[in-house]
Amino acid sequence: MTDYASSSSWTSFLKSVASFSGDISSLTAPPFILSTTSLSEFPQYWAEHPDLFLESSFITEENYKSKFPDVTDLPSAEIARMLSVTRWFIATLKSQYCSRNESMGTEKKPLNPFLGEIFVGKWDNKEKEEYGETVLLSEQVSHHPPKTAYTIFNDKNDVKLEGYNQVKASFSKTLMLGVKQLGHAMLHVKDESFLITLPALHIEGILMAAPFVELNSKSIIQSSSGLVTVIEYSGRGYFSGKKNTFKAKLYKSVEDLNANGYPLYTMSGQWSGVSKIANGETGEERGTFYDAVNHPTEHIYVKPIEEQNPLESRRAWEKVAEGITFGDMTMISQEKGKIENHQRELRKQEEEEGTEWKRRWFKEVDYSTISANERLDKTDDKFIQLCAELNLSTKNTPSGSIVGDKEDLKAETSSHWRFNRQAWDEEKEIKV
Ligand code: 0T9
Repeated sequence: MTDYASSSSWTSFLKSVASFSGDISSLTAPPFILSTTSLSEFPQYWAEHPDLFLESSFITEENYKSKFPDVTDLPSAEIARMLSVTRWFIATLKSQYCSRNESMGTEKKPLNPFLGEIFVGKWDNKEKEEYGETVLLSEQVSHHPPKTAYTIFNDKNDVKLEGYNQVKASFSKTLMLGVKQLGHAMLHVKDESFLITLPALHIEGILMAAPFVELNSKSIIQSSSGLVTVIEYSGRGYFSGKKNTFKAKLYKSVEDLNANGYPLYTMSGQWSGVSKIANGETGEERGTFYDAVNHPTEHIYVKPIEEQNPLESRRAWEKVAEGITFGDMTMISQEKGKIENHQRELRKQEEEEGTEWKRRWFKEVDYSTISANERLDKTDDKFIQLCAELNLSTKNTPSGSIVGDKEDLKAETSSHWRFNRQAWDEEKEIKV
């Protein structure tokens, strides 16, 4: 047991968890478990391998065999692109779910972004001319409940990711924190689109003051080409006794998936380590799929704090972050208090004026107003089309819920956040 686990600040934190209301941000945790990074920064984890993020856009009929030299039986460029997108996705997981443990020793409680908080940056990929610049824009579009909308785009190669994060969390009696993700991500690569559902997770080790994430359940990547990958996760023990393991199956179609047919390929191993790819029918191995150890992350470039706008995350939280670094609880609560008071002022003012905080680069799309027959026949909306392939709920449900299941029946709204490119093109104040 660490000293932290037996400290009085931790035991009193654990007691406050007993009366947890569902809003994690309202829990007052001791400084040693606080992160100096806001949740608005988390979307950067999607592109810390800029090469893999862009790779599928370079795969053509002519060159697809050379992209997976060990997969000697690769039938088409389309399948190669799906393998590439799957590999990129697997590669993001270590950043998404292990990076705090690696940099700070444990998972920590992120700063809770204020409404309108933004985080922007880029990977300029200078060493590879054909990559061009990859840009990240992230914006806190809701505070109650917290929702972070984001996009990562590369104009040169016509690759764009858009999505938003929202979680629902609850503590179990054994002080495990169960977390469901409500949003989704969509990747567009030239004319192809991929819907990505986000896994549920749980936080272990809270009692010992050494929290870490384990993934549950699964993710699905549905391509507009009809190809579909299902990725199942497990923590220590279930598949192999190793932590952070997954089993992914790439199917030719949803029909094959539902009929329990053979996948084209299976990929399995540790997403934080090495995984292998095999022929889905014969089980014959086709080499390494991904090796996280050989792929160091490339961090996003963010402007120095002096050049940032007051709404930009690192500038806005600078003093709070200092307090956390010093372990100075008084400074933390004073500086947090300043941000909170300012936010309260803004909300009061808006109420008096009958206005609402203006979202900067993202807009809310209400799918409940799109009628059923408009949905498939008349729409070119990729989200509706891709959800329909898998019979996924388009409501505000935990990611991956199926039409008619418990969560779908319970959900009342269907509003999702989408990037408004024009708003960014007209942006005058914020520079990446
Ligand atoms: C989207 C990701 C998400 C955000 C984080 C649950 C969590 C907030 C949400 C889901 C990213 O793409 C992926 C990774 C980690 C997730 C976080 C892990 C975590 O612990 C926090 C929650 C809110 C806490 O801070 C709980 C407090 C705990 C660390 C100390 C008791």
